[in-house]
Amino acid sequence: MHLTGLELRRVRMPLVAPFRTSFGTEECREILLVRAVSDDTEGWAECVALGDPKYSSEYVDGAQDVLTRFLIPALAEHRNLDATTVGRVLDRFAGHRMAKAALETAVLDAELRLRDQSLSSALGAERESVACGVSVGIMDSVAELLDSVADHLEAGYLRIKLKIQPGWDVEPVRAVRERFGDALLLQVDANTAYHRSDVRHLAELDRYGLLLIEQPLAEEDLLGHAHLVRTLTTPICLDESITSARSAADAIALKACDVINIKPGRVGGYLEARRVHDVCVAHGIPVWCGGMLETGIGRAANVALAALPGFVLPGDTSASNRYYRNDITAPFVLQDGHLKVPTGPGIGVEPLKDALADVTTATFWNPL
Ligand code: NPQ
Ligand code: MG
Repeated sequence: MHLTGLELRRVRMPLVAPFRTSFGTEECREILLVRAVSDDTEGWAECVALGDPKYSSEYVDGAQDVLTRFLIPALAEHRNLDATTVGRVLDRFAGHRMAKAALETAVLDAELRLRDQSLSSALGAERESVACGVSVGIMDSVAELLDSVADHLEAGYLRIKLKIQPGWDVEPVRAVRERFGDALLLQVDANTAYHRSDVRHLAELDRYGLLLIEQPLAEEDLLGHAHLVRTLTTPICLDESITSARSAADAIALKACDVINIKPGRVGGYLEARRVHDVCVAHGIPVWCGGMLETGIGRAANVALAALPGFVLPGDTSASNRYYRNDITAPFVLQDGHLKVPTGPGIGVEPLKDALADVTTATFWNPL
């Protein structure tokens, strides 16, 4: 495929409600979209980097900068581009996996549209719909949390994930269990908010029958997580720590996790995400698909990935209206707790012209 250029587009999307995690509160999602343009088609992707380097070292202005100055120019010397070639060319640069993922995915979408193949079939997906969970932020009170969980269960979500941090952990978990019962699929996500000295405190969560505790310790602390795996009965899940198929294989070999959350942006793209999935399946490690408050562009691709056979737990693949009143694609709507996997070519969705224009704050054209 001959690419004529890549458009970078900045989009600002107000959230339906503030989203609070152990690293802060967001009311607006600052997003970078990539559009790969060839003579015959175009492909779209969403960069999942957040506004600040808190979830990971990447941030949206940095992603835009590295794409503009290094990653996109490196593609210019290649006449015939496909996603696999893009991945190989970008390998020369260290880190910046979210930026690389967006570039590779935009090319992959264009390539699949030319081949008239869906992303789900290209990845080897086997399901027509995926089971959905929802991530519930930290609140000002337990009463407010219980109302929020009740609303999400009413909407049909099959699994609840509570964001936790020191001072907001055992009590909200206890209250949600008491109110909604033992059958509720319930898990928690600390986004690295605890330390090795908190092990005994975290063990208090063992009595609540959680599906898992996600990323309690620092990104680099595999040994600390291995200690938690040995000490707690609740399964330990890694998110931030897993940045590639190799790091997944290492974490599994070190017995640092029981479960892995796969986010394509975090591991450098959908092709690497598929390899993380394959490593986990080979080792009997259950996986589920994470989320980064994506618009319909990123959501569509995540739903395709979540349809692979190793994704045996409900993902953070929530409906569009969990985060946005007006999505930039046709909205993903929950049906019996599931989202339908797009079947059209590529990611199977495209931006709605007017909705996209309404939220675009800047566009940059990079000819190849
Ligand atoms: C996680 N996502 O699993 C992430 C973290 C995350 C759905 O819980 C604004 C503010 C955007 C905080 C995107 C979920 C965010 C955010 C993702 C946190 O760790
Ligand atoms: Mg997480």
